[in-house]
Amino acid sequence: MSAPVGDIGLIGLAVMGQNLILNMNDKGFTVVAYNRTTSKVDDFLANEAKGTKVQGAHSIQELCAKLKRPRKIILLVKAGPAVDSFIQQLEPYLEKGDIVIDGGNSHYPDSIRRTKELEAKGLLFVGSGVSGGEEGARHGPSLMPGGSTAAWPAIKEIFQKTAAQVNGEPCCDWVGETGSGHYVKMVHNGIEYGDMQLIAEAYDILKRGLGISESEIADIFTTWNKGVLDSFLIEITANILKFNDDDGEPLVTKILDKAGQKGTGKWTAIAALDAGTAVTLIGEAVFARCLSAIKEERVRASKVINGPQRESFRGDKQQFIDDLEQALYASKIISYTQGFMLMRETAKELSWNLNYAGIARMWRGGCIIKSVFLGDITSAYEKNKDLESLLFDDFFNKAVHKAQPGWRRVIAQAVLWGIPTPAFSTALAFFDGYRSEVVPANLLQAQRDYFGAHTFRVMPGKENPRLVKDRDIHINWTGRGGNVSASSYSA
Ligand code: NBP
Repeated sequence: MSAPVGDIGLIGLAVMGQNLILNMNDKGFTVVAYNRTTSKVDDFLANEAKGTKVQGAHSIQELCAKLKRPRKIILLVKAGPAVDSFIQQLEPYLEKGDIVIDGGNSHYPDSIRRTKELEAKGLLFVGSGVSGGEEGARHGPSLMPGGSTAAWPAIKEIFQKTAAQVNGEPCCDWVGETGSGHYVKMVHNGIEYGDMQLIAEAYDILKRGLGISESEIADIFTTWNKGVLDSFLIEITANILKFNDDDGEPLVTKILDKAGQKGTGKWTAIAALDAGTAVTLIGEAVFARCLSAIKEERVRASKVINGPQRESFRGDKQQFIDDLEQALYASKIISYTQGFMLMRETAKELSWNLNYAGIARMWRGGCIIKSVFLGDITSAYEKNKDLESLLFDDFFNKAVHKAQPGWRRVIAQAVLWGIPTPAFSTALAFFDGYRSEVVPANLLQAQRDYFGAHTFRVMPGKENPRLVKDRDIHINWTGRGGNVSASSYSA
């Protein structure tokens, strides 16, 4: 048999796989392509891959035989059992040190499990987030690989050359251990939900509050895209708002207001609840989609529930639009602050050594949330890799202080108008809670102890013989209950 020629193998010739193969081919790598339905291999070689260096394989055995050692095989198939099935089929043909990479949208616990299972067999596993859809895969995605650390030197060149480049830097770096690549991709998707919801709320305020037309709102977004909000999502929003149907009406006004979701936003919100981290903005973004989905019920409600009489805006319109830009910016800072808090908490729990500056750098290009703003986050973590919160970084601390007055004015006005701003409002509520030395959880603890003997701790400086420091205290509030307290644990 001739010497193996393949730098990397790729299984899964659907939209992502085909485009990633062509991208890697452009970067000088020889890719061996395989697909469950093998006729797609022939179709691909005869059409899209015609004239390239791409090789085909018609069996797993042939695929493995064509790859240089250590073998690197990337799976771009439907997440779930298909990934496990391919791993099982590959195993007999792999040798110690070979690397299986899952580039699909797998849930991170699966990647944690797969890393352990393959490492136990002397193989290496990488779970890599791949973002940017078809366009990204073809011309440069954001790649977020994590898993068996020993795999990184072997795949680094291929990954970093294939990824999007921003200012000569690849949007790909090693994320960390086991399932961290897919975890970070999940948080990326959650943040994407948040960014989209914030933009939708700004649109709603401009449209229903200020009564501005879609084409004028498009101009506002175009202006914003030259400032601190410069990002892919703001850019495409301006394009969407300018897009008219054949009758000249903005197409967006004809789209049913029921948002779909595929689950990664929900996964992030669930992960946040599991970690006990207040990732409120992504949570609200997911719930806003849920509320949008009950269109028929909302229509019925709109007939019987009245809001305030919406008065036309009498203030300085341009000032309000500037305030809205700042409200969007500040809320976005909060959302990313929460996203990084979540990653930090999970990293602590799972003993991952996450590369936070690298994560922000990976998101700067090639993906849906790409923005100039992510360059500022990269700088913040480059300055201090142990940064506790983005709000402690000078740049973001100043930015959020500057934005604060306008942010509050916008939310106050929206509340008076009766226009819902779940994401803007939750961001501000988080901000006000986060900066509060004292929150009313003292009362919650008192209530818990009153009705369930759940105990409480004494506030520093308020100790006395009954209220002893660092002790779980139960008070007989009514004189009727006993003195036995419930066992204390946190759910
Ligand atoms: P799909 O998610 O549509 O998957 C198609 C591929 O999965 C085909 O190769 C198909 O083989 C294979 N497959 C299926 Br479906 N069920 C299988 C099974 N039971 N056993 C073996 N193979 C099976 O492709 P995609 O849209 O290119 O996405 C690939 C991965 O990348 C997914 O995990 C997706 O979530 C993720 N992703 C997609 C995007 C995007 O924008 N589309 C972006 C980022 C990540 P067949 O040809 O024989 O049916």
